Amino acid sequence: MRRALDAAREATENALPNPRVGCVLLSPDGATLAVGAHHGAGTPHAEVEALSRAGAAARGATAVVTLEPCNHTGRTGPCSDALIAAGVARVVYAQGDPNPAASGGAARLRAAGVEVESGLLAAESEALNLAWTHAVRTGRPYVTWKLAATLDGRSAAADGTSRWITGPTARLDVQRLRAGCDAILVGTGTVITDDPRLTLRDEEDAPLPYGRQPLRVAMGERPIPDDARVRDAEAPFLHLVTRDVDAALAELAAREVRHVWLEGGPRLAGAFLGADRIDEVVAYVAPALLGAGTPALNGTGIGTIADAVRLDLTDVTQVGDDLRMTARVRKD
Ligand code: AOF
Ligand code: ZN
Repeated sequence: MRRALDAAREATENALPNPRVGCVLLSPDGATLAVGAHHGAGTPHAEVEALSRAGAAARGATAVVTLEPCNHTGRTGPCSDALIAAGVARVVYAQGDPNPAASGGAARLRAAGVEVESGLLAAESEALNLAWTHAVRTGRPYVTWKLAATLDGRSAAADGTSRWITGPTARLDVQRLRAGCDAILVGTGTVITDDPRLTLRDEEDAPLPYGRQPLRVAMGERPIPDDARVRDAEAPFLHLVTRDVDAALAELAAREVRHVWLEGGPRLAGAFLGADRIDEVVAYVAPALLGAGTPALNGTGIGTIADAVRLDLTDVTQVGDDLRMTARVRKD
């Protein structure tokens, strides 16, 4: 199973809107027959890739898969049937499939006489598919709020200037993490004031070698100018004309967005936090002080320390001259 997880990890950084899945086929004496992985929506599932590599040798084999084999015809056919047709004798999977449209593979396999075991390293598969698992379970995209601020929590100086709070290494790091999401969300105010591109690019302005550009989303009721850079041909763009956080997330979920990367401004982040819709925070903190200016977060309605939103740190790393802290919002 560890090798199946590694295969999933190595195949792609981002398979969204699909999960990252790996599969190892073992002969009855434990030899590896084939390894397969899923490379993204529309491409074969991990089981199918492994089966096609193993060919006739798959008869009597054990399939070790990180996700319960699917039982549906989505963009591809059901893996349960493919495993049965190939004569696989036993299936061991990690994480159950939370997707009601695709689940039922285990039952289907058992009904066909295949031995099925589950749960092995399930938490690792879920961690590999944190946003996907959350989104499929709740029907809502997983929301990561990215902020960049000075040591005293300011995202812009008193005169409005904000370029650049963090250094080039941190900015490139943001690009890498953006690539792991499938939508980049900002408020219409940010689009109008900053005219950002919201695409994945490197410091020399060359497109980064990622599979695809995330959907660019502006949320809010202000009209977006025709010549705004988010409207260029580099990536798709969506204007969500609403101020309701859950309405926006429902609209994104309907478009198969599983992981939202929320960036600016402070009021939009405040609205998401107030609605309890921030799941994770990635904070880039620059060793700089302003003492005045725009706070990173605004309008949360929190007035007393007992109401502070508490997070659990999952990572602290120095990137260039700045600090990156990753933390999950505690949910009870
Ligand atoms: C994957 N890769 O290796 C497995 C998946 O639209 P489709 O046909 O690609 O189906 C996507 C669903 O299939 C996905 O949400 C999950 O429930 C199930 N299993 N998906 O993308 C895989 N095994
Ligand atoms: Zn499948």
